[in-house]
Amino acid sequence: MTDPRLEALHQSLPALRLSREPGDLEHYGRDWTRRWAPAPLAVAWPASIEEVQGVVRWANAQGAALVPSGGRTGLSGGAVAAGGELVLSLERMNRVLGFDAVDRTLTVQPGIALQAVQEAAQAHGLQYPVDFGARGSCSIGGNIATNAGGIRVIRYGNTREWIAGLKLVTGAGELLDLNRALVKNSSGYDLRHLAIGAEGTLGVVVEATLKLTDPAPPAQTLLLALPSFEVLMRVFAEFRARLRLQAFEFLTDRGLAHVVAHGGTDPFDARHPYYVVAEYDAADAAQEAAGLAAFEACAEAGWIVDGAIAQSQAQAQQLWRLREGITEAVARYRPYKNDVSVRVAAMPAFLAEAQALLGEAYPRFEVVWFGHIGDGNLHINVLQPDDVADADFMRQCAHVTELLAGLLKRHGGSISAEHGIGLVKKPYLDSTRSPQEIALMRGLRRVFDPNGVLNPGKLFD
Ligand code: 2HG
Ligand code: ZN
Repeated sequence: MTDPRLEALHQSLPALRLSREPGDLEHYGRDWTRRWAPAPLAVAWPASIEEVQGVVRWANAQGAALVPSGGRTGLSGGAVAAGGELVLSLERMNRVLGFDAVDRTLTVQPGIALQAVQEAAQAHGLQYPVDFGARGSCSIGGNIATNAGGIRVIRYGNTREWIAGLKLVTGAGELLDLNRALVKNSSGYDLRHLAIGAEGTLGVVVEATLKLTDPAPPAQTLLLALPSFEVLMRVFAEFRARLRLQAFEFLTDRGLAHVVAHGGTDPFDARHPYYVVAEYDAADAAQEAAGLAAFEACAEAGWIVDGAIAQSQAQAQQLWRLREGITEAVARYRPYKNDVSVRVAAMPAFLAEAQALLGEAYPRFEVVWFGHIGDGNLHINVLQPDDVADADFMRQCAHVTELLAGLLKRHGGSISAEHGIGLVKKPYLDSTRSPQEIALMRGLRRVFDPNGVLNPGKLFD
């Protein structure tokens, strides 16, 4: 430790685990965006709330910047440390602290993986229903920081719905115990909800009490092949009217081709423009029959061109892989990602305009579309061709994102549905939020973090 600031940190918190190993700086300085060269000052692994507070107070005293860090599976650069920040990894604070059977809550430390939370809930005969592909690596603290969504939002909502209480260390180093798992609490501003989705700019989540619910009923998983997006929306309306959906996700032929090239299994003989992975309650014979009837009605109308029904858990997982495997399958192309949303009803019009815009703007680039139909959330991955240099690719993508932001503004949509603003979408925040809103957000940040030590440069400058 030659840096005097780190010497001071070591002096004030001698038990704090710290590293300046190049391998650690590289690993903890980046997230899944892979666009910024990691350059943190050091990495710290606090083991307690007191140590987190100590680090935050140190940052205030030394004028140092902190990047709170979970599983770093984020796709917006929210956990990137590329400018000499101290990475505050919550990895060691990864335990379940308690379960309350009456309240049906699970209290956890922030570094616990989403999947470990799901398993802990299951062990008590209950369910933590937020779910998405990165479940094994992402942390609950990061889920809270981005108000993570995923594949079950259509049924269960975003992370926000499941946070009964939060302990937060503010940018000034104060510990707040927010809402304390109360079901009813009409006592003024709910600061818990300000911290959710704040991308670590208001405070560091150091503990969370999560709501649990009844396990989801047994489900039937289907893969549907569809001729157009308009038809896909009709099938969605029909399925939603007849069944209790647990998921309704879409991908295009391109997405499917990448997953298949990456080891996925296509159950169909021919390729189709659009695919849906749908899951609905099938707890008894009546619900199973309703599912088949919905399928048959859509097939008779000529809307569903082909379909596969999972006959086992293993087959359901194979079908899910076609949707959940896209991010990993295209990762080698270092895609430029857009994660946008519009009202569900506005999707067909928005998609048609966006596809025309992207087709014109990127005649040379492959664009992979997929997403969460029930949430109006589209993922647009623009793949970087091997022969196009980084800077050129990013310049072109930034230009197109500006056009897309304009389109979203006209449709009343959002430039980030569930991944967060981070560094990637910072220039476009004003397409989604008004100047008055942004001014209030800046003001709130100053109240929670007067010296701006928490994740500076993320969300806004
Ligand atoms: C998903 O829905 C994730 O699979 C990742 O939000 C989306 O890789 C992406 O663009
Ligand atoms: Zn998603």
